[in-house]
Amino acid sequence: MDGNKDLLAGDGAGQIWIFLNTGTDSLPFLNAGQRLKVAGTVLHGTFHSKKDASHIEAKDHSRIHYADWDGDGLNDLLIGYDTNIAFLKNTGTPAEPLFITFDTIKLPTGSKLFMPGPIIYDWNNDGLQDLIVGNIMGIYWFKNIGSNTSPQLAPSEIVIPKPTANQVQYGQARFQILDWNRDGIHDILLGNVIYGRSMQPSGNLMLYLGK
Ligand SMILES: [Ca+2]
Ligand SMILES: [Ca+2]
Ligand SMILES: [Ca+2]
Repeated sequence: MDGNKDLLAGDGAGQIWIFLNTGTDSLPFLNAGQRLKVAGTVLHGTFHSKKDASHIEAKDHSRIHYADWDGDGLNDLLIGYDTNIAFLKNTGTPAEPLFITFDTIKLPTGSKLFMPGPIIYDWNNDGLQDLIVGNIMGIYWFKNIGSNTSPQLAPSEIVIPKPTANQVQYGQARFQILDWNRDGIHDILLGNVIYGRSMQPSGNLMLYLGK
């Protein structure tokens, strides 16, 4: 880590890209992307490509979140893909993140995710980091009933349901949690793909104010 912000991106094919910033934060210059490696091997997306047993696979529509999941002070990499959320523990340093293992987060029985986008956030302000997940069915909150160093998740509760009006469907819910109106209560800004009656995809952006 050189103190400059770099860019991490997951794409529809499941590949994870790292673009190192060789400029500055105010004037970033990103170098050519390199693929994320796990245990020295490039993490392999499998959308529209053949299965390859020599690679660790992250399937498709990868959505990444870089934050500390196991409370050891080092940011880890969560990857939402297919119907799972992967947990890549960072065993390196802040300057040189290193990922050796590719585990999936244990979700409560009966959890149904599709193209999930995870965010680590203490949703109920109890001091324990929870998991908020946007996916095709809306946005879910998995409350952490374990600890910050050993998270254990309760069955999900719906934060934002899938809309039913006009037969629109949620596509890939991607969101940020923020306090939009500065009232001290967290809000959600949701970007989404919507498939209308014509089944032509279109994007939209919605703001949900907390109360
Ligand atoms: Ca960590
Ligand atoms: Ca919490
Ligand atoms: Ca607010």
